[in-house]
Amino acid sequence: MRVLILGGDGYLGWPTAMRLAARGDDVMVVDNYLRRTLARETGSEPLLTTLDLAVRSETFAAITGRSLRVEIGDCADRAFMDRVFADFQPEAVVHYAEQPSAPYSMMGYEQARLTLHNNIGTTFNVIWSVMQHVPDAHIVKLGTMGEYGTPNIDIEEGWIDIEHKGRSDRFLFPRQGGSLYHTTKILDTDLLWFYVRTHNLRVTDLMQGPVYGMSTREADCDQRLAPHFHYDDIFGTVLNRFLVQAVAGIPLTVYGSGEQTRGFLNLEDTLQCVELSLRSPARPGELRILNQFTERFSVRQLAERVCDVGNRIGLEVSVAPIQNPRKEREDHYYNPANRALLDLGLEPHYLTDDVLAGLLERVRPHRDAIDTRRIKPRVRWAER
Ligand code: USQ
Repeated sequence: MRVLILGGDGYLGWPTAMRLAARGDDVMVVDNYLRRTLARETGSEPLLTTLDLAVRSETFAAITGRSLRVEIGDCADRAFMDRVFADFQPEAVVHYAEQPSAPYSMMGYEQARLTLHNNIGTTFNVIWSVMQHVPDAHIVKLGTMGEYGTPNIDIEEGWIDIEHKGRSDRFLFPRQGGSLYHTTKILDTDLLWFYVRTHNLRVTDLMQGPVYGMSTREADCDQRLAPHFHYDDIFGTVLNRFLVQAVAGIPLTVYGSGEQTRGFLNLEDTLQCVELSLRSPARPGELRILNQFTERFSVRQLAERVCDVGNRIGLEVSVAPIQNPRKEREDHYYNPANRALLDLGLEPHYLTDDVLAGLLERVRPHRDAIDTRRIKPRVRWAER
C-alpha cells in the first residue's frame, strides 16, 4: 500500500513509518519539525537527541534494506500538500500532523492561535488534497479520547443513539474537550464528518488515550532509530513523565487527588491499531470512530505502580501530589468502550510489572541527561 504519513517525525509518526515500511508498504513521511521547534522554544527537549528524518531514514534503510521517502514541509501549506499528493498518489493517509500538547495550547494567545490554525488547517488541507487527488484514499486520523471528556455516562465509540420526544436518531457522541488542543480534535472530527457526508470520503478517526513507552520492534534495532521521548510538563504524557521522575529520584508529580482516570496504551499498540485500521479501511461515506486504548488507570494508580516496581528494582521512588495546574474533573465516572479494535485483531501489550520494570530500565542509563527544570508544571489552565 502507498501510505503517506503526515507528522512522520513525531513520537507516533516515526515508529508508524518504520513499522509500515518494514511490512513492505511504500511509505512517504512528511513533517515540518514543528514539535522540535516548539520544544526548543519552551525548553522542553526530549530525553535523547533525535536525528533528523533524512538521517534516520538512511539509518533505517542501511539496517533493514527498506527505504522511506521523506518530504520536509508544512501540511498547512496548500501548495506543498498539492505537490506531495500529486506526486505520491497515496492509497492511505495517516494524519498525525498536529500540535499535540494540551498544556502548550493553554499557555497564551500565540500558542492557542498556533494550535487552532495548525490543527484545523492541516486537517482541512488533508481533506481537500484527498478530494482533489485521491478521492478513494482512506484517511486515518489521530483523534483523542479527550474529545469525549469525562461525562457521567458510558462513552461509546464515536456515536450515540438518542431518543427524543418519541423519535430517535444517531449522532456523534457528545464531546467536551478539557483543553484547546483537545477542542481542536473535536473540530477536526466535525470537519471530517461534514466532508464524509458531502463527498463520500473514507475516514477512520482514532480516539487515542495517553501513550507510554519508547520501545518498538524497529526502534529497538538501533538507538539512532528511537522516537522522541518527552518527559517535560508540556510534551510528556503522564506515565512517561513518571518513569523519568522515578529514575531521577524526583517524587512523582500526581496532579491533585490523582483520581483522574484515562485509557492508556503502549506505543506498540498504537502501531497495531493504525495498521489494523489501514488493513480494514472505512467504506466510502463512512466516518468510523474507534476508541484506542487498552487499559484504564487513575493517575494515582499509575504512580503507585511505578513507585512499587521502581523501589523493587533499586530506585528510590516516592509520590508527591501537587496542586492540579489543569481545570479537570478529578473524581469522575469513566466507562469508555474499546471493543472495536479488539474485534479487528488488536492483541494488547498490557502494563504488567515486568513491562513497567523494563520501561524503567530503558530510561535508567539516561539518568544524567534528565533536566530536572522540565518536571514541575509551568502552565496553568487558569488562576482560579
Ligand atoms: N497528569 C498528572 N501528572 C503529570 C502529568 C499529567 O497527574 O505529571 C495527569 C493530567 O492532569 C491528566 C492525565 O494525567 O489528568 C493525563 O495527562 P497527559 O499529560 O498524559 O495527557 P493529556 O494532556 O490529556 O494528553 C495526552 C497526549 C494527547 C492525547 C491525550 C489522550 O499528549 O496527545 O490526545 O493524552 S487523553 O488524555 O485521553 O485525552
